[in-house]
Amino acid sequence: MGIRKAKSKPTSNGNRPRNGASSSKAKPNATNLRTYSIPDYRLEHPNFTVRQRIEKDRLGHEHVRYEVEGDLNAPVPPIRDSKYLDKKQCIEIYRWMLLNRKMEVALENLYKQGKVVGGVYFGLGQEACSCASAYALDEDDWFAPMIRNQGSLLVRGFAASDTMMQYMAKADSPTKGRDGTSHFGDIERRNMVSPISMLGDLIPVMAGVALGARLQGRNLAVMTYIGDGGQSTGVTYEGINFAAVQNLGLVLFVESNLWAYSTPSELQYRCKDLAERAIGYGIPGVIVDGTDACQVYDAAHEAVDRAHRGEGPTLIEAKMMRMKGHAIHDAASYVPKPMFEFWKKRDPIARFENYLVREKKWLTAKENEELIASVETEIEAERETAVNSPMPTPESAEGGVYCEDGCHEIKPKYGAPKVKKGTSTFKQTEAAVHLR
Ligand SMILES: Cc1ncc(C[n+]2csc(CCOP(=O)(O)OP(=O)(O)O)c2C)c(N)n1
Ligand SMILES: [Mg+2]
Repeated sequence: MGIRKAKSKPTSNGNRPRNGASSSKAKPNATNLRTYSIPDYRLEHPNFTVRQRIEKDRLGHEHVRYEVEGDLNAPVPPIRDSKYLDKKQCIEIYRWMLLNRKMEVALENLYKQGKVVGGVYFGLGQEACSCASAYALDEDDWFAPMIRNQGSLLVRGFAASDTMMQYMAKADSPTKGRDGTSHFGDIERRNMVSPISMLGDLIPVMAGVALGARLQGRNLAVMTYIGDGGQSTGVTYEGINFAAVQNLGLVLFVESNLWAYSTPSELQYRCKDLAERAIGYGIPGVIVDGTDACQVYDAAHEAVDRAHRGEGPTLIEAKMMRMKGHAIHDAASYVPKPMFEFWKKRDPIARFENYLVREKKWLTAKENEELIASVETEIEAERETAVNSPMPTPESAEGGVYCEDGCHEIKPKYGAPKVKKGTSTFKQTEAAVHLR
């Protein structure tokens, strides 16, 4: 008598081979070598290393200094043509990137005018990663930005004045003056989970969002970001592993920007590329040039599609450079100057502009000037709105601190959770035995 195979549900985690496991039809490899591949879409592979030097000053005090060695004069690579984006979409992403950049310039000025409460964070050099990734999401998908993804917020429908008012702690800001940076979300309209400062914690939270949607019958993509420093945390491992075994549609961007505060990536991890970690989780990993909006979009689009098909998470390593200090208080004097010079030539906006105007000729010089002017006008209007918003009244401080009736009603968004009807007979599980 043949063994009856249990039917597996299409969305369950148990019906997929482990990463590298061959299907029953595949012939075993003669040498039993495992082979995995990490597609790398970059058109250049920067080749340099940062080394730490300890130097003593005249008084014998030790100081840490970083030096960079390698090929810092390599030619700037072209933008890779997108497999999916058309002319109109490329121009739209370019506009979001400009808006992202100009909003941050305005923020820096507001800070210098003493109008900002606390610090300001920048995503300079990372605009392609923030904007082109968020652009790949469908309206129903979810996202959770980190501090450098202010561009993702714009793409997902927040106004530049929302971020500006937030930094100025204004009454009309998303947190109504209760937070000075980015700790706000929108679970009603824009499907945004608020950033969590503890690095990595957003990953299991977003896996949970995907699980919740699946229980309600939907395979959604849930996108979030983690830095090359933040990926070292234990919760990053736990979150990705959970998403992997549960086949949840996590789209994780690892923002490999070479620094975590003042720690160079050489002192952060030992493997060559962080995308390799995907092999250990048993999920696809890809590498893109994070300064090339087309590469970022294509990888995000494919990962989002996988998520919608219920095929589980993807790890996308976006290689780029944090072009400012950690925040406005950090002059980044520890970064060797030649590194900045190398990456300045790879500015994501300047290169995309060159691609659209001179290579593709999708924008004339005049259209480009008009587009830039329209972004500047928009930012100026947003800045005016933000500056003119009042500060919160002292009496309002006591409101919105604790849950008031109905203010945080959490209800299924996509339908009633699909749960099986229980059987009348009680089945004693192993856990139940242990807990006795
Ligand atoms: C668990 C945890 N440890 C430390 C910190 C403090 N901290 C905030 S940002 C940061 C550096 C992050 O670097 P990276 O992840 O590379 O992101 P980047 O700033 O380069 O975008 C650190 C150490 C934190 N917020 N959470
Ligand atoms: Mg970093």
